[in-house]
Amino acid sequence: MNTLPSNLQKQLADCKQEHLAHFWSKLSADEQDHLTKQLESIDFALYKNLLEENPSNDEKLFEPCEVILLNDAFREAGMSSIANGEIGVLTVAGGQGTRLGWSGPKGTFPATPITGKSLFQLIAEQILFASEKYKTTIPWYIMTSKENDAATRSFLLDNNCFGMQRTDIFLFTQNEIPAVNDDGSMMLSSKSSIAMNPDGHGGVVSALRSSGGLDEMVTRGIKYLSYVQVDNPLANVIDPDFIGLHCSDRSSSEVSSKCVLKTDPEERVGVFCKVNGRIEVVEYSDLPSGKAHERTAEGALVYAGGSIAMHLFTVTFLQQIADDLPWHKARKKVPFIDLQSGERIKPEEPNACKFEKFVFDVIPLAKRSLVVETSRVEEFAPIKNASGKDSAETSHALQVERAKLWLLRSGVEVAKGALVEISPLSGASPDDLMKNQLPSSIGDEEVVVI
Ligand code: UD2
Repeated sequence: MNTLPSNLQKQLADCKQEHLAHFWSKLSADEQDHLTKQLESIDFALYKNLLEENPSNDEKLFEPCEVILLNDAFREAGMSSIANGEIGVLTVAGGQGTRLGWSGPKGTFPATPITGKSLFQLIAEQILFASEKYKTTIPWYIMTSKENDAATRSFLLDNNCFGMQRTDIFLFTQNEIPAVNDDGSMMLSSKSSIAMNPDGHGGVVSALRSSGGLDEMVTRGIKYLSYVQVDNPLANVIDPDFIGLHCSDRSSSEVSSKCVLKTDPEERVGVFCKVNGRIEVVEYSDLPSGKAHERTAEGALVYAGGSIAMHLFTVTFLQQIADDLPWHKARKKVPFIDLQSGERIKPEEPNACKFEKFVFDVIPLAKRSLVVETSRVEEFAPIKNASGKDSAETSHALQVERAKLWLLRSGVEVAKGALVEISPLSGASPDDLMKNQLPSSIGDEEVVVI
């Protein structure tokens, strides 16, 4: 039987984590190998700082940040950039559909109201439409997690990458980080595995670098990345107006972000603020008390710019920044192996901290960043929960609302009770839509896919 390598023994002893090798002598050679590899992947030095308390936001200076309205002043510049092959799409899709009650990668969730297209298909088809419209190639970079990587790959291949070339899709996997319990100890999720979780969507910065994704996009001549989360079916993935604003000489922003006006102060979206003079997204749970409800004399929310997690990143900026985004801590229920009984315990209450990086923490690292307000009805219908707020049901209603709006703008009369869905392959705006053969009207209770 192998012994645990002495450098790892010392490491565990130094960090008071020897219990992770508690079952070592009972493990098979394969299991020992697995545990050794996991231990080697952990940055133990990091843990000392991780467990220290983050400075409280209450001590920082918060101010509202400047937001410009999305406009078409630089549309031509945006269109040229797309046509010149400077745009790539980056999707973070490391999540499982657990909150949705879906037992696969979140991107495989059927999202549209009539045809049930998956979240992945909606993005792929927007890329295909724009590639054809601008006569260019738009590569798609998708971040998976260790847990959902294989299922994501099979899903894309089984569906023929929804018409995209496989070579234009770059899949890469984010890292993991161990959770720790209230005593500061890492936990075993089985006798030979440490309880780990994905390192958050902010892990995309280091994963893009280590996977070769950044080099790959530089080789292709990609200058800007359009970042979208996988869970918003209305996200306008290739938006010439937004791209134009980002890359025009006048702004030459390194990071640009879209926001929508928050209507409900309790809405669970991050908020754009100036913190100690720099633009940041502050997660809803981290906003100092009272700020979320602060209003102007006219009654509008002071901190109104809600993040819809859509950004444009300049590739050279991603190459230059150091990978030292802060870790955010969250208390969660983490199942673990009881060392005495060897039984797996599923806690009823949160028993441990998970650590995650957030992608929007790159914003304060930028020399220039822009925050652009877009229309909620046009671009935000997230699917997060199995029922209630931000569920498939609420998203379907919003998707239908936008489809009707586009059809009306394209000159189609649409009855109130009609059910309509617009395929991303038919257009990315009412102007695109008008190039299709459209009916002159759609009656009540008619179900129409355009
Ligand atoms: C996110 C934002 C919130 C708001 C909202 C808009 C954070 C922390 N909060 O809330 O401010 O903008 O979205 O919809 O970002 N993911 C990974 N790897 C991970 C974790 C997440 O790829 O380790 C992906 C996940 O697949 C999904 C996206 O990141 O596409 C968002 O993750 P989430 O559902 O945890 O974020 P949420 O909804 O709490």
